[in-house]
Parts: sequence; C-alpha cells; structure tokens
Amino acid sequence: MTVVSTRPFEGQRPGTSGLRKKVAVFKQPGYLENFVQSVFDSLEGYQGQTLVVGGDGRYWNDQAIQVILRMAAANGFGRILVGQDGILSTPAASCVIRKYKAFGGLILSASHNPGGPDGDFGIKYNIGNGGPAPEKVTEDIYARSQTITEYRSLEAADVDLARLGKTQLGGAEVEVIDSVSDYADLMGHLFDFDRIKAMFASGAFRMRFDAMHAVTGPYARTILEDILGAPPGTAMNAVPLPDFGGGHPDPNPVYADQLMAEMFGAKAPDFGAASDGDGDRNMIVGKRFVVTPSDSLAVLAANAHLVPGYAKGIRGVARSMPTSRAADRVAEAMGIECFETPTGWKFFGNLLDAGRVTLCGEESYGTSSDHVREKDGLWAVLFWLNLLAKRGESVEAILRDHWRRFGRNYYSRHDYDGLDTAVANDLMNALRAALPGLPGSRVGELTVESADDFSYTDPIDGSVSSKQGLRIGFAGGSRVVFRLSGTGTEGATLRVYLERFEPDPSRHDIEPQEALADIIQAAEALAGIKTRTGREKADVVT
Ligand code: VG1
Ligand code: CO
Repeated sequence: MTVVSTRPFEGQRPGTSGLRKKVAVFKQPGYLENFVQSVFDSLEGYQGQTLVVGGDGRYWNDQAIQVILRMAAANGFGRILVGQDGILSTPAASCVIRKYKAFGGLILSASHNPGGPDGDFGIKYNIGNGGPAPEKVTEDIYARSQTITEYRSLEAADVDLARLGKTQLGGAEVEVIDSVSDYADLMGHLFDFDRIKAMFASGAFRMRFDAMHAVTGPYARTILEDILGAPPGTAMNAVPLPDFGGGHPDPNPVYADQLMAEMFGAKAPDFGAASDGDGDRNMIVGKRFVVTPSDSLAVLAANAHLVPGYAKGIRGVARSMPTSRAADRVAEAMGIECFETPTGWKFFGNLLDAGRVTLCGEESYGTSSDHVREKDGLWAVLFWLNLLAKRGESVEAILRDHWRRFGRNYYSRHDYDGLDTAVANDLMNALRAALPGLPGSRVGELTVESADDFSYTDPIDGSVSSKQGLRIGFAGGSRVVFRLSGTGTEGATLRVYLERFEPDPSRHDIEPQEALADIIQAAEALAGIKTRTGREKADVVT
C-alpha cells in the first residue's frame, strides 16, 4: 500500500449529477485520486463491504477505473464489482448496487456531455440504495476535497477488465461482471416480454433505437434484438465509442437528428427511441410524431396498470420543478400524490425509498420508477413497447387520446449555451430581485399571478434546497422557469422552460413554438435575454 501526499484542487464540488470537468482537468496528477479519496473519507462503515464501479465507456474511463480499483482496495473495500470492459450504464450500476447489496458505487460518466481527449469526463458517487448521493453527502465530499492531504493506493498491476471473473487486488476481491445480464433480468420481471416478442414477430411493427455510440448499445442489442427478437440493426450506432463518434450523446430531436430523419422520412418505422451517454435518458418518437418527456411521464402514469410490473397500481408520481404539469393532472385524476422536486435525480431518492412515489420524471428526457434509483432510458423504451403491444394503437393515437382526457400541456425548453458566467449570473440576479414586484403586473397580454425562487423542503428528511430556479406563473396556468445548468463545463448555460395548458381538444394541433409564442415573448421581456447576452436565439430548442 502507498500513501501519497497531495494538496487540494479547487472546484471539486459535484453539480446536478456528479463532478464534471474537461478531460484535461481530470488528467492532472492527483485530481481524480483526490476526489475519490474525498468520497471514501466522507463515508463510514465501508470496510470489507462491496463497491460497484463502471462507466459509460467514454475516453479515459479505462485508466480512471484502474486508479479507482487500486484506491478502493487500499482503502479497505472487501469486494469490488466492475462491469466488463468498464462498462455499466447508470441504471445498470444502480441495479447492480441494489441487487448485490453494495455499500455504494462510483460511476464514471459525464452523461450527455461530449467525450474524447478534448471532451468532458465525470464521476459520481451513488449510495447503497443505488441512487445518486444526496446533497448532504456531496457537500461532505466537497468539504473534504478542500482539506485533503493524502490518498491511499496500491502498487499493483492493472486488472484485466475484458475477462469475466475474480482477481485478488491487495485485500479486495475484484470481480468483472457481465455489464448487461443483471439489468436485462430485472427488465424481464417488469415487462410483458412475450407480448412484445409477439409484436416484433408479427412483422407489422418496426422500431429504431439510436444508442448514439454511447453505453446503451450493448444493452439495446441484447434486450431488443437477442431477447425480444427485433431484427438485427434495430439498434443503430450501437457500438460504444470513446468519443461517441464525435457526436453529442444527448437524446433530443436536435442531437439525435439521424433518428429523427428516419422517423419523419418516407418509410418511417412505427416507433423510435434514443438514449444518452450513460443510458439514463430516453427520447420517445412515434411515426412522424414527437413525444415530449413531460408528456411521456404522464402517459406512463396513466397507463401503468397495463404493465405487469405496475399492475397493482402506482403510489404516487414525482417530477422535477421545470417539468410540465401534465403528470399532475393524471395524479389528480387517479387520486395519488404528486411531488415537485428540484432538478436532478438525487431529489427523488427519499420519496422512492419511503414508498411515496412509484414513477419519476424530468423534462430533460429522464424517466424511471422504483425498480432502481436512477433514471433509466431503456426501461422507458420497454415500458412504451409494452404499452404499444398491449393497446395495439400508435404512439400518436395514445397521445391524442391522453390529451383529450387530460388536456395538453404545450411545452418547450430553450437553452443558451456557453454564456459568459458573469452575464448569466447578472441576468438571474436581476430577475430574482424583480420577483417580489411581479405578481399582479402585466407582461404583454399575460398577467403574472405568482413569482418565486423555488425552494424545496424534502418531505422525508426535512432538508432544504433553495435557489432551485426562478418560476413565474401567469393567469390561466401558463408558466416560464429560468435556471442555470449544473452539468456544463464551459461558461454558463441558461435554460428557459416554457409551458401552457390547453384543455380544448380542437386546439391540440398547434405547433408548440407557436402555441407558446406569447410566453416566449414574456420570457424575453422579463429577463432581457437578447440585450444581456447578445444572443438572437437559443442554441438548442427542444
Ligand atoms: C441536466 C438536466 C437534469 C438532469 C441532469 C443530469 O441538468 O436538466 O434534468 O437530471 O442534466 O442528467 P442541468 O443542471 O444541466 O440542467 V444526465 O443524463 O447528465 O446524468
Ligand atoms: Co445521462
């Protein structure tokens, strides 16, 4: 064992989902080691216990994993489970942590952020319930990183991650496990695989899944093609590449443009889906028909009883604050609880553990349930496949029926990327200062009804998270929310979330940007985005 002296690095505070930095920052000697030691130092009682390690296959994963294995062994973990070739999607890691009752896990991913030598790297710690560490833990890790003086490691050869099986590393047993099988088993218990198989076998149903050269490739091939019998090639871009093929592994209509071209083309398949860098997000597309993530959550909640894993009913739903309130309407009709949490999956953990909610979702293409403690891309795809097989209707028909029953929440998110941090902070501060005077005032044709800076008190442990986004509600139920991203690595990203409720079915066919035009104008009038940032329009509109 070696004890290496070190000095703190600035800025090792985890954001919305772990610590994310440029690869070059992570490659500084001691940078990764300091963070990992800070994680271990902030935990208690892990001696002899199990740690799960895996990542999304991005550039530098392989080397980082060897560093982590040596450090985990040197720090006294008894057993380390690592995905073959270092691969574990975020939901698969969550599944493995739970199944083998591990103490926790380290997941190497920067999710939807681009990879490669000039791209991003990331690491997050998940606790024993399989979910992201709550804020209290991430704050402890950060505090420790600012006072760290040494880290522990071993002098040992690299573990062969390609070969399944066990190796001894210092006092720890390292086991390389199949990356897919535990996760695939769990999916088989939740969904009606026979019915989905029959749908594919009929030949009348075609789908495309875009893995975006990220981690879900092997999962999608095994589950969709090998187990469910979808034709080979159903999963496209299915080989994980260290730089994701130079793309942006973010499953939205802008970045998954290859899939969108097919879904809107002449021979469009019936169903399309995509997932992100670490496999926890999902985009659902029908034949020439886009499904917003907020609507997807609401549809899953309303139809959960049709799926074996949820046939007994769902207990409640939770959504992140900026997510549209489509799910709230379903919860109300079903007489179940609905929670509004800050952005980031870590805020769902307590509600799931306490059995208060079954389904959770975020507007950023993230949905999942109590089967794991992370969002889960392929799970959502399989849920939709199960619904399509059971209802025998198209994606579009299911959505239109949903809107008729519950009304339609028109929704869009406008992102302004790579802003000067000071400019973005000034914009938010000015708007925050103006909030108290807004209620009752008019912005264009709209009247402001409410305005606040979202603060969340966790109903289970009472912890408070403040400054989680500025929300302005208008008379009639429309809303705009402003937030700064907590996952970027360059400058600041401003996210503007826009929503309008439309109960009238004869008005459910409007193009969303048009349906939201007055709210888009109000957002500009309230925040002065153009004048402050000099940007004429958003970089990404989803
Ligand atoms: C974004 C999304 C948020 C999501 C987070 C992590 O955060 O908005 O909903 O939970 O990414 O997802 P932010 O702070 O940039 O808005 V992932 O798939 O990157 O682990
Ligand atoms: Co992700």
